[in-house]
Amino acid sequence: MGGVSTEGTPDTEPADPPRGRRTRVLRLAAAAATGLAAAAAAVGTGELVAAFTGPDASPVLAVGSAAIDLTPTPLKEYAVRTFGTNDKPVLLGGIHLTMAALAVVAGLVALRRPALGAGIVGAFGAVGVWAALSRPTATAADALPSLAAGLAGAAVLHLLARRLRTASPRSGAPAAPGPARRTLLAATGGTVAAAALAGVGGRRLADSRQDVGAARGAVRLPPPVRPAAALPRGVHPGVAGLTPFTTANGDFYRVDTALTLPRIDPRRWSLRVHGLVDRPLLLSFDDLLQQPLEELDATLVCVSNEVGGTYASTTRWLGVPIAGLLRRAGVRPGADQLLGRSKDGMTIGTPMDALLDGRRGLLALAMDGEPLPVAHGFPCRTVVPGLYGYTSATKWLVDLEVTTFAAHDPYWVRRGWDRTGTVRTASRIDVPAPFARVPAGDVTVAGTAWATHRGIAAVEVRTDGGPWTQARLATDAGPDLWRQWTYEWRGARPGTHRIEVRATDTAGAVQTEERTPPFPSGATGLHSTVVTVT
Ligand SMILES: Nc1nc2c(c(=O)[nH]1)N[C@H]1C(S)=C(S)[C@@H](COP(=O)(O)O)O[C@H]1N2
Ligand SMILES: [Mo]
Repeated sequence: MGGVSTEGTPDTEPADPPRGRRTRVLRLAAAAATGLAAAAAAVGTGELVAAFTGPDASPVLAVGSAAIDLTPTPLKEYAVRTFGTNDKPVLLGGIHLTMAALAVVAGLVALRRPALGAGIVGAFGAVGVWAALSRPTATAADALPSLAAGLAGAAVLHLLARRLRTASPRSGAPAAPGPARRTLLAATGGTVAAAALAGVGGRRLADSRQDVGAARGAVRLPPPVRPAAALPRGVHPGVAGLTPFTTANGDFYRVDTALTLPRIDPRRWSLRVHGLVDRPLLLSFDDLLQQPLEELDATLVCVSNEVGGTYASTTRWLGVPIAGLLRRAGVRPGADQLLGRSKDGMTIGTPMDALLDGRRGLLALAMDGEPLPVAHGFPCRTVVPGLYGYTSATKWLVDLEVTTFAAHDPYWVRRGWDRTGTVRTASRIDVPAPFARVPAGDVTVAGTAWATHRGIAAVEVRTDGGPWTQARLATDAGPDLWRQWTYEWRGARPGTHRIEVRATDTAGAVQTEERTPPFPSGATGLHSTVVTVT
């Protein structure tokens, strides 16, 4: 804004062409800035109000969550494949950029028509209200953050645009004196600063109001009545670089649709077991702790795992057997689905057969000796061996409904995924790493294979499309767990080579070479690694 005239001196000279252009550009830049300031005010206000209504109702997060639910499956697959666990920051970044672009447009429009510009900003708020109310767990209060955001943003833009019109009228008219411009600059800057304060403060407040770290730390886990046997020696062949057999909690893969992690205080948590049962149950967290707890060593796998991918992890779970609870409740004939609902509105349907065929499904309360980490479902989730997570592993569980597939399609099934979710046989080469350079001679190849609940019977390796050769299987720790393997590649010669692996499950089914994507029932195809022997 400076440089147009000496401060305080009205700029009454007729504008010569280059200078007129400069003034116009400055005026447009100022208009864009008012739009951005208004958007900042909206977002900041939204965050602050959301600290009281619950963070998921903040306009940006609500729009983000709605976008996740509306994203067509192929695009979602693409996002998970391309950005991995960063898919959420990328989504939020995209939302912020879109908002900024629209805010600039609103600012420019407001230059001529303040009410229309304000209306555009108000419309963002309306989208936020719609998104917040479209969440499966929405209450009327969830509309408040976006409503407040839209009103604050519209009001700010209206005020700033009017000031801008007085401070810097259209060319031809005499410009306002310097103080008017300084006020505008101060008002714009002040708005942005206040918005940032409200936004950051709102997030902090929300976090502190929602902190369940202390409650999680206070959980005392009783010893299991049915402890897991110690893992046999030799489950891990001890090759450097090979995936650890048991995954540390911090390294356990994470896949979910939650933009903000649900924070549940176990003292205020309860689980309803209802639907097609003779005796519905209502269980508190303490009720669960008083049940006979069992340990289960099991590998959890995500259906979105690509061939060779890392969306599989292994841990020791501790919890209450689901089959026992179902017997207590008395499942009525005809029920074929157990529908888990989470605090964040996710629905995951497990085929009833898989829960009553003798396998050990758990209401898990702990993993690797600790209460569930918040990202993995604290305070309670389900785990069922042999099924992908999307049909078996509801995190932040709050409700179990005994029902039928005819009556209810869970979240992923509605999006076209297979309703059963049986884990496919998979194998992965961990060592050597892709594109590793290894010295000529004997090369140790090692990896991980799984066919959870069926178990791995064999792993074979071939190099450069040659004959398949048996790998050496590490000690078996049970069918619910992955199995590691090694292979001594003798006399590797210098050059580029391709190593491939395939596994056979205990039913004798050999992994197919045919490549299919994860959608709709899990990827197939063989993992291969290219290495350079030097
Ligand atoms: N509430 C909730 N539970 C969920 C999901 C989710 O998006 N929300 N994703 C499921 C999927 S697809 C998988 S693979 C597992 C992953 O569990 P993890 O993140 O603990 O590894 O959680 C399942 N449970
Ligand atoms: Mo998954």
